[in-house]
Amino acid sequence: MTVDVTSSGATRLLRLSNGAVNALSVGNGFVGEIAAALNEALADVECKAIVMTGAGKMFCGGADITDFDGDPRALEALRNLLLAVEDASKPVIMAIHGVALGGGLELTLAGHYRVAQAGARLGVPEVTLGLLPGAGGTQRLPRLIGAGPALDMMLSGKPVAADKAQTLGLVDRLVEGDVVAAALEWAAEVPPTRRTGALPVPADRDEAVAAHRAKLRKGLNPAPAKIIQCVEALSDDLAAGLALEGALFGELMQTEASRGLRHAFFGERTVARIPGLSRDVTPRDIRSVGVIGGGLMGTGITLALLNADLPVIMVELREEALAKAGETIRKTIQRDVDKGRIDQAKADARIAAFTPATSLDALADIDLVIEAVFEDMGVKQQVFTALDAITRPDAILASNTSTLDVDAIAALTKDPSRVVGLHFFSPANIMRLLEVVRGRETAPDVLATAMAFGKRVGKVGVVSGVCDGFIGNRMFEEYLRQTWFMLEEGALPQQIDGALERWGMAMGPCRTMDLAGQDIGWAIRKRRAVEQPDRPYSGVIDRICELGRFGQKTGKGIYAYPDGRTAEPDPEITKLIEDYSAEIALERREISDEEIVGRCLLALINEGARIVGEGIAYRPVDVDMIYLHGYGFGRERGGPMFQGDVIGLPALLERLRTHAQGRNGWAWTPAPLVEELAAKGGNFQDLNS
Ligand code: 3H9
Repeated sequence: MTVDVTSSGATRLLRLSNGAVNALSVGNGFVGEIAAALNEALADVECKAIVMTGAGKMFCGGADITDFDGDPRALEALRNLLLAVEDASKPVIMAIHGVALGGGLELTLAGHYRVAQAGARLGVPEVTLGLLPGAGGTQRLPRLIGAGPALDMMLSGKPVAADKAQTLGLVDRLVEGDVVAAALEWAAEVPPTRRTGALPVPADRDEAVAAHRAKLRKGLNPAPAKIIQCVEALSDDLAAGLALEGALFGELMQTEASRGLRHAFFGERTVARIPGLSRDVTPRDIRSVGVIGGGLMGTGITLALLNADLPVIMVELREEALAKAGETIRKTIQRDVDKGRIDQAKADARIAAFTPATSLDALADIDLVIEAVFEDMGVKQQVFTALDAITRPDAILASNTSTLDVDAIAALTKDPSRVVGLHFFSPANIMRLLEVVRGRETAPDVLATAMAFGKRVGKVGVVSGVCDGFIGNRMFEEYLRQTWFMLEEGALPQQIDGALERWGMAMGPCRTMDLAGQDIGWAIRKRRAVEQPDRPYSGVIDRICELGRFGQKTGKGIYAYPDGRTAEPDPEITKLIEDYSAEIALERREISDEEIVGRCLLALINEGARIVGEGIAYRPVDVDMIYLHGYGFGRERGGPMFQGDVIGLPALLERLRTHAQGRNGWAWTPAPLVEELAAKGGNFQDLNS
C-alpha cells in the first residue's frame, strides 16, 4: 500500500497502489495516505497541477469492500478525500487505464478532468453488491452525463467502454497510448479547475426518475430503489444530496441482501483457492478436448467449450445421435448470431472447431477427455478401459458423472492420478456451476488444471470430495425429502414452490423436479429404499411417478403443462395428494410459508454442515457457491451456509432439536459441526478463510 509521488515539471503525479485493484481502503490507512499526498501537493507552491493514476493493471477497482463490514461512519474519510479533490485549488486530472469502478470512478468524478486509455472500462457496479455509489456517485454522475444515462449505469452496474464514456461526456479525452503521459501533457497547460458537484441539476431528472421507477421490479435487492431516491433528491444543495446518499449507503451496507451479495463476490474468488495446493503446481495446457456422448449433457458441454473457443471432438457411437447433436450445436451457435451476441465469422470458426466422430480412436492425441455417457457403471467401465489404452498417458480423463464413485471409475485405469470428475449442470452451456470432483488419487496438477479449465470456459469451479451425490445433489436430496413430507402433511405443490420462490429460490422444488424429470428422482429413491431403508421418503411422490407423470417432458408431472411449458396446478394431483394423506391416516394441517422455507432451508444447512464436517467441501462458502450457481439459490440470500449464520448457530441447533422431537424426527439429527460450532460460539463464516 503506497502512494508513489513524483514530479514532472510543475505537475505532481500521484500513483495509487494498494493490493491487486488499488482499492480505496479506509481500514488500512490508504485513503489517509492519498489525502496526505494531495495536501502536500496543494501546499507546495511549486506544484501547479496534479495527476492521479493507478499502479499496475488498473486505475482503481473501487472502495475496499471489506471495509463495509465495519462502522459506516469510517467511510466519511473516503468522502472527505473526494471533497478535498473536488475543492482543490489546482487542477486535478485523472489518468484512467484498465478499470475505474465504484469508488474508483467516483474519485475520477471528483477530479476536474478525466483522460482514459482506449479499452478502459468505467462503471458503478455497487448495485451488484446491494449498495449504491456512496462516495458522491449518485450526485455527481447525473450532473455530468444526465440523469437517464447515469441511472442506466447505476441500476445495471455494467461498466461502459472508454469510447462510450467519452460520448456520454464522462471522459474528456481518449488516448491510444500512454495515458499518464497524455494527462501530464495536459496538466502542463494548467487548465482551470472545474467542479462536477457545481454543475446544475440535470434537466432530465424528473423524467428519468419516473421512467426508471416505473421499470423497477420487485426483488430482494433494496439498492435500486435507493439509487433512484438519491437521484430524485438532486438539488442545488450538493451537501444535502451527499448526506442523504451517505445515510442510505450506511443503511444498505447492513442489510442481509448486501451482506449476502458481498459474500457471493468474495466466495466466487475464494473457491478458486485450493487449500494445501502449492502455488508451484502448474496447470497443464489444454488445447484440445474430447467429449464422449452426444446426449443432452454431451451436447451442452460441447457448446460450452466451443463458446470458449476450444476445439472439440465429440465421440458418439450412434450415427443418428451424433448427427442430431451436431445439428443442435450448429443451430444454437447460429442463434447467437441472430441475437447479435457474436458475428458470423465467430460462429463459423466455432462450428469449424467441432469435429464429430464415431470411434474413441479419434481421441488418441487429445489433452482432456470428458465422458458424458449413460449413468451406469458398466457403460463407464467400457469407456474408461478403452480410454486408458487409446489416450496419451498425460491426457486428463474426466467423468461427468453426477452420482457414481469417481474413485471406482479411476480404478479402471492404470493411472488413476489423471482421473477427475467434472460435473456440469444442465443445460451445461448456460449453468455456471462446475463441481470438480477430486478422487483419492487425483494428482494436484490435474486438479489445478480442472479448475483453470473451468475458469477458461466461464464456469465457477468448486471442488468436491467423493460421496454419493457430491455436494449439491446430496444436499438437494434432504431438501426434497422435506418437500415430499410437507405434501403429505398438508401443503400443496404450488404453495411450496410459491413460498420458496418468493423467498429467493429461482424455482421451487416441485417445478424443478418436473423440469429435471421425475423419473430421475424416482430411480434414486428406489436405490435408496434398498441402501437406506431407515431413511424413508414420503410415498406421495412415487404415486405421481406411477402414473407416468415424469414432468414437463411427458406433458404432466406434479403440475399439468397444457402448453408444454407453463406449470399449472392440477386438480387431479391435489386429489391424489389429499387421498394419500387419508390413506396413511394423516390429518392434513395448515402449513405456513414460514414453515416451508424454514424446513427446506434447515435441511440444506444441516446436510451442508455434515458435508463440510466430513471434508467433502473445503469450506462452507464452497457449499454456498454451489447453491448460488447450480441450484438457483437467490444471490442476495448468500447461500445455505451464509443463511445458517444469519439464523445463528445456537438457534439453528435449537430448531434442529425441536424438529427432531416431531414427525420424521430421524431426519433432523444435528450435524456434528453444528453442535461443535454452537457449543463454542462459532459460525460458518469463521471456517471460510
Ligand atoms: C464501492 O466502491 C462503494 C463506494 O461507492 C462507496 C464507498 C463509501 N475491495 O476480481 P479479481 C480483490 S463498492 C476489496 O480476481 P480481476 C478480490 O477479492 C466497490 N477487494 O481481479 C481478489 O482478492 P483475492 C465497487 C477487492 O483482475 C483481488 O482483489 N467496485 C475489490 O479479475 C483480485 O480481484 C466493485 O464492485 C474491492 N473493491 O478483476 C468492483 N475488488 O486475490 C469489484 C477486488 O484475495 N471488483 N478485490 O481473491 C471487480 O469487479 C474486479 O475485482 C476487477 C478486477 C474488475 C476490479
